Amino acid sequence: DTASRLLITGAAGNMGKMLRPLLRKPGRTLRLFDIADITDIDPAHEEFVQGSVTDRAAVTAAVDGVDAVLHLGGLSTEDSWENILSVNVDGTQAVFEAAVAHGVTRVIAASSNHAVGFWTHAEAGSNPLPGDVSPRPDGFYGWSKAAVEALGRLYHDRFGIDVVNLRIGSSFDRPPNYRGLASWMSPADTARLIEAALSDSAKGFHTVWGISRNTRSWWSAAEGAAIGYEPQDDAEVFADEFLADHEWTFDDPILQRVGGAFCDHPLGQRM
Ligand code: 15L
Repeated sequence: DTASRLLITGAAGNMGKMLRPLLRKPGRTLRLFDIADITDIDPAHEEFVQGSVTDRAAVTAAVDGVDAVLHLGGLSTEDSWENILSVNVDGTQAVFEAAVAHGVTRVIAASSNHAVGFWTHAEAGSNPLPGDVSPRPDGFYGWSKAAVEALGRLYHDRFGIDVVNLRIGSSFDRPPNYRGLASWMSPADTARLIEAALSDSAKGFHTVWGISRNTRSWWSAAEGAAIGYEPQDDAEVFADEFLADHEWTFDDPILQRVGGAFCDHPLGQRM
């Protein structure tokens, strides 16, 4: 059961763009949903529904007829309280409501390391930080991701929807900065994680870290392994480049805290 029709919300965003070619496979249609226009649809594998997660009728229509939802749609960094509530919280609740209404049994939700951004390397101690460590948001954005995770738990417990919360590190083509030597998740590993989250091993409720098998990672791989996620890439190939300007030490507040610089960014101020 790997989803013959998969809805991707926020498909025009960074992750959506990166993932579309990687999640394409025979017998699967990607239904792309975004407020922004998408003009390069491949009609053999993709369909496009334009709309906002803040428009409940549009969300309901987008969810109708899919087997699973990959919910990437939302604000991806700090923003005003009002925007965060409406897009990330109401928007996610609309997706879960629509899933219930249409009998969709699997939702994969993009959470973020910033839901737990104030946990530190020192607190993790000698063990990697568990995937389901309790919320410690580092801003309104991170708080909304903690809310997203808790909504997933609610809809799982109430309605039995299979939910996988992905506590994503830094999912980009390459690590965005030196912290990414620990937090990076490569495009290919991101696709692997999503396939694992769509598989039968991910039935139930799971919260897993979204990172590659980075040499410098200090976040647990166990929860991902439990759903069949086997990352292949390692940000270490970028180490020379990034460590030319930075020393790698967990005394550095950027490296010490899960959320890095987000922990110091003014609350509610758009990044
Ligand atoms: C996130 O949650 C953001 O969406 C992304 O832009 C990155 O900043 C990432 O976290 C990160 O922590 O690197």
